[in-house]
Amino acid sequence: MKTSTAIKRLPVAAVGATFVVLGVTIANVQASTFTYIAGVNDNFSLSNGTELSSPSASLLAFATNSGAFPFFYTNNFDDPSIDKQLFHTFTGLPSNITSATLEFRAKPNGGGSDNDAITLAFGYTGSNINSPSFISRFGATGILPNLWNTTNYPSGQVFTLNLAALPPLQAAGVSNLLPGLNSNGFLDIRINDDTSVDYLKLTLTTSVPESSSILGLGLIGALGVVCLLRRSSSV
Ligand SMILES: [Ca+2]
Ligand SMILES: [Ca+2]
Ligand SMILES: [Ca+2]
Ligand SMILES: [Ca+2]
Repeated sequence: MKTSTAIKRLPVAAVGATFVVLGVTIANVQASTFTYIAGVNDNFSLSNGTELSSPSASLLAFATNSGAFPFFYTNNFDDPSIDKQLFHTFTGLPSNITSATLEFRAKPNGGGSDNDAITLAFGYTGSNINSPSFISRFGATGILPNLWNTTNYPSGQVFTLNLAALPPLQAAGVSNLLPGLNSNGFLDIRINDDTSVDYLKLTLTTSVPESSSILGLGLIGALGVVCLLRRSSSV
């Protein structure tokens, strides 16, 4: 039979090629979520005291180099002072980060809160911020549409920043911090300087490929071809 003859003439190399194609590996993805919280979500309550931030030694060194530490520095969440900058570092972050969200509640304290800003960074060299980084004001021409002051935002504001697609207005640096998160494993945060911060919450999603091979199916396919060859040769 013509069909049997065609199969019978299949070279060994072609059978091998069929095996390889059938043995394609399928990648499943193992997704995990990690949440890091600094401060307490208590709407700036001082009745339970303030909560301490935890800047890395490197970030504290920058605070010193930039002149913020010690007089224009605070490591207290809920601190209602003006002319105080809050510093915090999230450390020990996982690899394979595929999404990241930073949520925080902040409130203008008056004075010069109009020009207050958030900086997201991966360390500093002396007084210079390393690349990549992100800097943006809170108020008008920044993350929010109106000036960041006690008239417009008397109760503060909960911010939710997608670190893979940060707001473009009044921003310096990059809009996607995922590569920086993955290559550094930490995130420095600086909020200045007439603004209270209630808490910071970083939520990360990681995706780790899990190899699931259908090699067995490939083997069955190859054996099937061998059987077919034998059968056709005996016809
Ligand atoms: Ca508190
Ligand atoms: Ca100020
Ligand atoms: Ca200010
Ligand atoms: Ca708080």
